[in-house]
Amino acid sequence: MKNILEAPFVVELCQMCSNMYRLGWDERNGGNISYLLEEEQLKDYLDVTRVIKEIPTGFDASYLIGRYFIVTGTGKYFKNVEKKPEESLGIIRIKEDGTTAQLLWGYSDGGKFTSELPAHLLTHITRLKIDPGNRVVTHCHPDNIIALTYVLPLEDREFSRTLWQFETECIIVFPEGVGVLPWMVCGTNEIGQATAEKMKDYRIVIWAHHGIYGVGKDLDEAFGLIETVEKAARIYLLTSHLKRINTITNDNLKELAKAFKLNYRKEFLD
Ligand code: 2HA
Ligand code: ZN
Repeated sequence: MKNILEAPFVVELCQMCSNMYRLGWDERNGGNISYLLEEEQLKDYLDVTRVIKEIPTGFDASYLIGRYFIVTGTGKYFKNVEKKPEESLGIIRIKEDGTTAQLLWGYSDGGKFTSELPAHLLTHITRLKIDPGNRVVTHCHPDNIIALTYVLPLEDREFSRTLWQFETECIIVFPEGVGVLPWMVCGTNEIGQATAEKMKDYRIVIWAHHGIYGVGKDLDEAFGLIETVEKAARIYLLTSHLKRINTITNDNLKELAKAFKLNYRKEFLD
């Protein structure tokens, strides 16, 4: 067996957690990531027939039976993932009952997966049906996005249009817009279901007064979505107390859409 700590998916995930921590998006135990892995990627590093323990998830993820995920652990600090990967991360497989996670590696201090597992796995289910190449779900707490949820109406249209307007690349990066959820109790199946429902229409879902979810085919893609939203939110907030004399107009956005052949959400600009 090769050393799993050198597996590309572990190294990359560790580096991503450190990066996001340094950006200030994952204070204390804030944030969580799940990354769908193929058995093929794992078999050189892990005996997948050896189950360390079984952990009930409390929700039905039958669509994912037999699938493998590497997932950040509950209570773990992104700051420390790179230093303590085996405590901070775990590799799980969804058992045939659809409601049990089989731990194959990690959570070595007796821990378990993130409290936000419902939002992660239910989002994986939604996104895999739309895009079979989706692999990553990322959640974090970027300052400016959270700040924006205190000053803008919590509506998909309002958020999407505002973000598009505050950085030219936004409509190119997320032409479908962003979904916004009202404040809800985190860590529950309800917020998980609501997030997955929004993920039918968007790859980015903002949780009011809490944070954001982004998805993608790899860690970079999910990160890039969040990074772009966070930047536009920052520019909005940098200018919101100043007299605004210029803007990107709806017509400008439509010109961009034409130039880049974007399948953007038309009703957000009408
Ligand atoms: O795991 O971010 O939403 C800590 C969180 C919960
Ligand atoms: Zn959170």
